[in-house]
Amino acid sequence: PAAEQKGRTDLLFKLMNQYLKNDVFSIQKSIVNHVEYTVARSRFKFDDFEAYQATSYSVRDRLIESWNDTQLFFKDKDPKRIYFLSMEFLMGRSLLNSIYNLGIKDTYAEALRQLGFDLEVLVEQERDAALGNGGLGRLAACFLDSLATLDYPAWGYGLRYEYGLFKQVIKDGFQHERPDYWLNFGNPWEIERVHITYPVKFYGKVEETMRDGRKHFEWIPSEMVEAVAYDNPIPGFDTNNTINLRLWAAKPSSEFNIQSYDTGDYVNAILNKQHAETISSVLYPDDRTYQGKELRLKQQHFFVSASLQDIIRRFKDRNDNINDLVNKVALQINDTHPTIGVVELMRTLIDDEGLDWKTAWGITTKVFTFTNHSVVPEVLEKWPVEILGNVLPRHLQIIYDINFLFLEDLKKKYGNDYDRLARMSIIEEGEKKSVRMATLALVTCQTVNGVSEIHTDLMKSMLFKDFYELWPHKFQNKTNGVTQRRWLAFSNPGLGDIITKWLETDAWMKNLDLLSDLRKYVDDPHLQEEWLRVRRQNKSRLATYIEMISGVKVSIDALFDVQVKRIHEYKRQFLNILSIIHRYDCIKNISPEERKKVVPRVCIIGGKAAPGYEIAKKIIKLVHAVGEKLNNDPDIGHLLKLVFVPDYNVSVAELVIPASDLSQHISTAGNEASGTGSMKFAMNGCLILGTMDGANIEIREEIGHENMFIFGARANEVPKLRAQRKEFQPPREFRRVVGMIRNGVFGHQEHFQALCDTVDGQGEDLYLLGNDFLSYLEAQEAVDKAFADRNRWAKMSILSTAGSGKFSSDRTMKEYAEQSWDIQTCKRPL
Ligand code: GL4
Repeated sequence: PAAEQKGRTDLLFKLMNQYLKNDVFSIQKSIVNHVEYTVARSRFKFDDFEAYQATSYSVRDRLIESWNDTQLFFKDKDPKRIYFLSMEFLMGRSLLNSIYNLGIKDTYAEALRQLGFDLEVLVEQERDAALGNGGLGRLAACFLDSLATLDYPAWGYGLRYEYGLFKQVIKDGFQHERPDYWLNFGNPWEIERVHITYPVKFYGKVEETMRDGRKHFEWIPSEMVEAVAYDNPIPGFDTNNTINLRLWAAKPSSEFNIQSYDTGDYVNAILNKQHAETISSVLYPDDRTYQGKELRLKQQHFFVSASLQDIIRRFKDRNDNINDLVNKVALQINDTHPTIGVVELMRTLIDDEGLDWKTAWGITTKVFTFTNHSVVPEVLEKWPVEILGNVLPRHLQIIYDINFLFLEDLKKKYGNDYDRLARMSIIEEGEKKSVRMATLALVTCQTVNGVSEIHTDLMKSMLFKDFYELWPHKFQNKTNGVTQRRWLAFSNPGLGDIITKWLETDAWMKNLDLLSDLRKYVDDPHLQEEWLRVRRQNKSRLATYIEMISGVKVSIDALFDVQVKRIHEYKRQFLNILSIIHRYDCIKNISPEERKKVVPRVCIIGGKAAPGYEIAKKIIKLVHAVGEKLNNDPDIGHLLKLVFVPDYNVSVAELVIPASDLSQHISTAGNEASGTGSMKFAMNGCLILGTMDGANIEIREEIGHENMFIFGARANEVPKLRAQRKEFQPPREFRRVVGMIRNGVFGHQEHFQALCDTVDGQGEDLYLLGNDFLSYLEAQEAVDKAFADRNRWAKMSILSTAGSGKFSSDRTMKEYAEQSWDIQTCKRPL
């Protein structure tokens, strides 16, 4: 019977596949072939880097196979697809992640071992793909991993920056920025698609004509740039699906402006074209500060325009009626950066497809959904009308039309409430008119979501209050998540094995809620022992690294207290340093007897400051200055160390997170939209010291308040406290430690005055460091007490992991799929 026959064929395929996967010899053959024919080295002599390259190319072969089959399958089934548009994808390294996800890690390790190479060493040869600044970009990368793993028909779209986020180099304690030319040694993880290119237009003018009795607008650009596709396969875990991240690179357009070649100045005609490539050359390194730079607007339009052309072409391959777009395509815009795409789609539908406004509007407002990632209004993107109108003249017209119709509707509802109309208008009036991109997104998108419960609440009650009143149904919450594959299973395999052993299954890798079963064994001394042992091994690895980068020897018996993230005033690294100084001061002033009772700590701080952010750079210098002083003070010894981890990135995070005992997420309440670092730490059994901000609040709900260290003002108290800043007298302890910096105890007296001014100047301290200081010190004491009790700490640590199930990006992606995108899974059979 046919069914039986099919069953047999399926089984055969499965066995064959397993055989191929587990065939060490085939892998070696493939690697060695790549050494010879791709890397062009002798197969008898190649070094670690060349072995890394060849290994990657051999993995890439498998990825391409899986990619091709998945895309064919998608094409055949033609399901509704989700396209995730983002200016940033912070992918990190690919080798280890790929072979784990493909289920061939052990075989590769063995194949390499027999060839005389160590997989762990080769993995370190890879440069991070740092096409993002921090949380926002890393979130997009986690989402792709989950979308692939959950078999959603998804693609990511972004920019192929030639220079990723700058490398941070520290000299004399000061941050210096170095370009991250990550493509220098080739990138085995991408596939250049020389034939997939689209023209993207800029500048010029709009001509108005009559066509079929209707006004028609034609945009005549004066610059045209070609977008070339680079595909980055994203394999799912434990599935045959491999999805795609398509990144666009800018190349000079070959057709445009042909006549300029014929002017006789052939060489200059070519040189003039060179600047096209600058569009995709560099990632802007300032997260969340709006700058209004023309090149950034060009980047935004460049990547969304190319993406939309690509998406519509793919749609048309299978569909004749453009109205069906709403049933086949969902477009997610990651923060406001891709919002110009909304206007580009309107323009395409009206000017190119010939639809009337109403039909185009009906489609556009159904396909887009929008995620906001910030809490404070100051960071919302705005484009000066002048710049936008110059770069994208037709788009500005359309924006004005959208706004006109929107305001007409508002007037019907609110009459002449001009204050409200002005607040809600897409155009901000004033000396310099500008386009509010978040407002444009709110008006045009089907849904808008925040990234944690508190953030969504603040969006509804403060940031977008008027819009929530108008369209409550548009607002949703989607608490962020991270992929437990990269952030727990692969980067902390020791702990992963313990979890699998005690749960008697590794199904948690696809269903993180299962972690809660660890609670059953939390008091079991065997589990506690194993747990602590692995954590010590991880700490030992980190200690070696710390000694290598800083020369500072640290004891793994000490509490590893970590704060790693972008340097920002609102994230309050300065508060952390002040408490370290306080601790130092206390240790100095107690008797040798009392010193014996002190819980030893290694404080680790890492993160990059935006190149133009002076105060953040001073914070980095202060970490070094304080570290210098106390690391060399014989009175202090191993009781307190402070080290700065330079060039914090995804790979460094993978080393640091599994080795941390305590991690700090101490933003002034109401400032961190979510924070995702905290989720990674908690998952790895690291305890959290934090404020009631962002995701901390939900982590506390899951893990239990007794297993976290919470302090500081609550978000609802912050506005009042800020208003009373002038009358506020910071506590004595606070004034003392700030005074120590001012008085030059850590040197560089002049340099630090401006930093101190931000917290103790009249009416300063916007982030309420003085206000939260005592409560922070109390929480720190509670940390010491808990750490001194080994069993209690082990228990808290296990319970942190056990309570992390909610924070898988798999959960987040399912929520988006169901509540925003309305898409189904599309799983490729073997
Ligand atoms: C951010 C938020 O600041 C951060 O809290 C959040 O976790 C992240 C992802 O949603 O988005 N917004 C910007 S801008 N950068 C971020 O990291």
